[in-house]
Amino acid sequence: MKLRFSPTSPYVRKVTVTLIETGLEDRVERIPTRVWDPETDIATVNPLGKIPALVTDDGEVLFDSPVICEYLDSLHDGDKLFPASGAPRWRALRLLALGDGMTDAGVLKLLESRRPEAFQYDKWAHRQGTVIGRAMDALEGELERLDGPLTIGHIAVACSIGWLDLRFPDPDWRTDRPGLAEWFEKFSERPSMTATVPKEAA
Ligand SMILES: N[C@@H](CCC(=O)N[C@@H](CS)C(=O)NCC(=O)O)C(=O)O
Repeated sequence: MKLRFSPTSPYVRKVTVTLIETGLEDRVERIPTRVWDPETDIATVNPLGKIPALVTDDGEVLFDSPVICEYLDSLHDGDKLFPASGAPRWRALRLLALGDGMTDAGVLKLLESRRPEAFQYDKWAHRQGTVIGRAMDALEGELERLDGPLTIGHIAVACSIGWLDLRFPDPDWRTDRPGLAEWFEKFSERPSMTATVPKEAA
């Protein structure tokens, strides 16, 4: 399999953490891809022009990150990151959506800040910041859902917070959400997380 990736993408990190947690890391060749480079060929692989994109051994191209992660989860015999059915499945998928939603809001905020100043709309950026804050408050209010067997939801939330810390360093978020902060510190000690800390490309 071939994975189109960049070292800072939180969506890619979710896939890489999934690869490590499922023991599939060695089955994937990683191909660095700069999606914002005008010369990028990513659209020849993924018509949406985004990473991550996974080319399977059958030549199928999978995107986006939740689809890739669920595909990878189908390839191993260990404990599943996507519970098969019932309440555990919906809880995991909801947590996945919450984590990815925080990331999506952060990406919108970041892209807004990268427009020429005259085209920036502060209210829009502020709205995204509010979304992130509300999602973190929701997580603080349901810490018990962050316990239990590892699921794709935990990975999505941790990769999102890790990326938000990189792009919008603000230790203050921890003050009002001490439980979430503690959970994140602990989760970040997993080998799959320490091996994938986001770094700016050289
Ligand atoms: N929902 C997608 C989001 C992927 C995404 O937005 N990736 C960013 C990199 S972090 C990208 O490729 N952006 C390029 C673009 O939007 O044109 C997923 O979960 O994979």
